[in-house]
Amino acid sequence: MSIVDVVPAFAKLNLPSTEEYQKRKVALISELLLSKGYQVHGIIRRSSSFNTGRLHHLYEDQHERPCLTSSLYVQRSTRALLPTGPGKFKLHYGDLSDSTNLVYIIAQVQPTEIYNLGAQSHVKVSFEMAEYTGDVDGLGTLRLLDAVRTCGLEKHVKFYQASTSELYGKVVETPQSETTPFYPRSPYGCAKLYAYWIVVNYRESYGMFACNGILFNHESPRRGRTFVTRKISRAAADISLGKQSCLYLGNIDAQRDWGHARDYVEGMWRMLQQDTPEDFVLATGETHPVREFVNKAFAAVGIELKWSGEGVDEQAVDVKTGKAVVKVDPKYFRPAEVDLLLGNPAKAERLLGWKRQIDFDTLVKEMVEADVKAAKSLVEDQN
Ligand code: GDR
Repeated sequence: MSIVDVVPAFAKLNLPSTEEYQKRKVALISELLLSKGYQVHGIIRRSSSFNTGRLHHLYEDQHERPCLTSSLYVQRSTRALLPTGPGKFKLHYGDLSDSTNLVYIIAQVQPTEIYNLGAQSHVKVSFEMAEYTGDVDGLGTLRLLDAVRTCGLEKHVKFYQASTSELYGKVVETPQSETTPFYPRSPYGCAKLYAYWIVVNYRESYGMFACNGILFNHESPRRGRTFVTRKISRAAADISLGKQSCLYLGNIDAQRDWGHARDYVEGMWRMLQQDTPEDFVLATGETHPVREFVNKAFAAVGIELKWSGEGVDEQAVDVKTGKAVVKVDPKYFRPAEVDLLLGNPAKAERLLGWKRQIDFDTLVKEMVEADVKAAKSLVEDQN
């Protein structure tokens, strides 16, 4: 007996065969999917402040309206479908900590693909909000999987889980691949470890089409401002325009395998187009220290840096002015650090035909140029 038989609301769903169901192309989340002809549904958390800035362009594209004011949707009550007109993009209020709400949304949308990108995703913040991070990033994944089962859709839905290179944590081997043992180094990494295994378990237990994408760091001009790449690109822009005097960073020796988010969403989608569900690493196969990102970002705005000192006293001066523009502030150190990430994307290249297209230098340049443009238009607005 399935849950559909005992919960009257879901017995009414009257599902077609898996094949017919999948033809509908209804996915929870993403811009790439819109371009591929999907109807896309997003779940956003209710916030007292505006939190949909990074989705605005989708509304504009879909509705051919010059602007949709934020108040129109953030003030709507929980669960309300947002006024989207004829567009193919809809937002729903929801939260990975609210099982009833997830069941409600899934029953209503009947998605063919679910991309679980929801998380408290900041590693440093996870040390301060460990329980919350465990609840949303770990148990939240379980809630979403169970919501799919509650709706009787476990054989109909394809499920993507945003797993992460943070699972590798302490270096056991490099480059890191699908077979490298995990050793997470933060409450975030530990929560994502639970999520990784519950996805594997539901795949094996209930035959769900569920995949883990073990994605190494992926960046773009839309990256949140407190992640190191965006913090650096904004600072390089602001310092070059005289709007900021110094950038303070934590561990500048940390090394990351940084790729462009645009390449990675394509890989995520390809994982769900396979005949069998599997887990894949997406990475560039290159690693760079934070310091190198800083050097290249400042070079992109014409500032050459000279480094001196060691540890917390290390700093970089602008060669032209002699002023210190980058300093270390231990406040940004983490209680335990992931020193080196370097991924091996061979499996994704082989089975998905995926390969990153955008290289490190192009990524840094694109991020800095976007921030210079944004900073200049802000200055113009203020004048
Ligand atoms: P990360 O990204 O922790 O790798 O997780 P982040 O950009 O926060 O840090 C990268 C490295 O830079 C060092 N660092 C600093 N980091 C921040 N945020 N701020 C600083 O001032 C700073 N100075 C140095 C960090 O110590 C770290 O070593 C990201 C997130 O998107 C996760 O959700 C995702 O799972 C992984 O990438 C893959």
